Amino acid sequence: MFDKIKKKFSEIFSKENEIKSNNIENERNNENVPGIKENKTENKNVKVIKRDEIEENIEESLLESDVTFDAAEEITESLKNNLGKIKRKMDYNIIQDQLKIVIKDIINKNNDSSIDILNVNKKPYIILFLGINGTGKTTTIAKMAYFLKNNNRKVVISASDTFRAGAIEQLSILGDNINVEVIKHDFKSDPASVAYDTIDHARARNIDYVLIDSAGRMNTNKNLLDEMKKIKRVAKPDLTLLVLDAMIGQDVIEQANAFSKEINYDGIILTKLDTDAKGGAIISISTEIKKPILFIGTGQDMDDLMRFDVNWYLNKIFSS
Ligand SMILES: Nc1nc2c(ncn2[C@@H]2O[C@H](COP(=O)(O)OP(=O)(O)OP(=O)(O)O)[C@@H](O)[C@H]2O)c(=O)[nH]1
Ligand SMILES: [Mg+2]
Repeated sequence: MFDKIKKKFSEIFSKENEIKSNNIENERNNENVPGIKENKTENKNVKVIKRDEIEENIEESLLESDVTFDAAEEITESLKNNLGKIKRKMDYNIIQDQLKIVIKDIINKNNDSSIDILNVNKKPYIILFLGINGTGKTTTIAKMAYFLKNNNRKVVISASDTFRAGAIEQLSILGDNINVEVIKHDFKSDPASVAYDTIDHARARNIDYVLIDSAGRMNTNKNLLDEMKKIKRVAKPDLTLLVLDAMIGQDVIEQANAFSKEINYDGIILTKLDTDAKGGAIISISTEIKKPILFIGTGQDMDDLMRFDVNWYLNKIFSS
């Protein structure tokens, strides 16, 4: 996972460690810039980087790792600002620490979500999952149901993908495996009406959560888009989540923006991060799409769903 960005950062920052001086800490002076210490007396044992190399090395690494051009620019500019008054050359560790701060800020800026799925004040709490074909909606719904169930919540799933052959059966099997009820109608029946029945069912049985599956659709499928809007109108979800596949890299941004034009959604689930060899998609999404990443998918098993945590991400991309 994230091999490319991890390797690039490790190439840039590990050099310093190899020749780190024993007494460098004593020679650094604090210039009153938060978090930054300067290597004032230039120490021959410390690997330093020239200021103009920041752009070359770091920006290039970001671009090669699927970070969009705008996001890479924003990061390098913020980094330069943070490094502020510091001299022409500085040691690698300081730059690495500042880079972590900048990436964390950029991700947090768009992920300051107050949405906590386990602490909701409505019953049933209704979540609608949307996305194009194959992004992982159905699998994610099963994982989410499993997660909620393991947290002692009662869940029911609405099989509202009545469009794709095999979708209802796929969800039924997943539901059986995790022991969660799936409400279904016939193939090609009205998906909004399945959602309506599922919500009714949840109300009658005091169920905490309704998770609504939906058919995969592109922004060019007029009928399917109208159908999606109808599901939302009828089900009145408390939370609408767009499921995006990290495997397609920067194309997720176009996809998310295309959906925004058609329907309002509250947050993102980014799936298949286990197959994301580059690692920059999280930065790109955080910069370009103004919606929080709430969960991430990290595999095909039922427990491969995590709440997104920026510190987890930083640890992953900066570990060598
Ligand atoms: N490696 C990996 N595979 C995943 C992940 N999430 C889903 N998948 C796989 O992606 C494939 C498609 O998943 P589905 O859940 O059927 O996707 P969908 O969005 O419901 O697809 P449609 O119903 O056709 O629109 C399946 O083979 C899943 O096992 C993930 O986090 N990691
Ligand atoms: Mg599906």
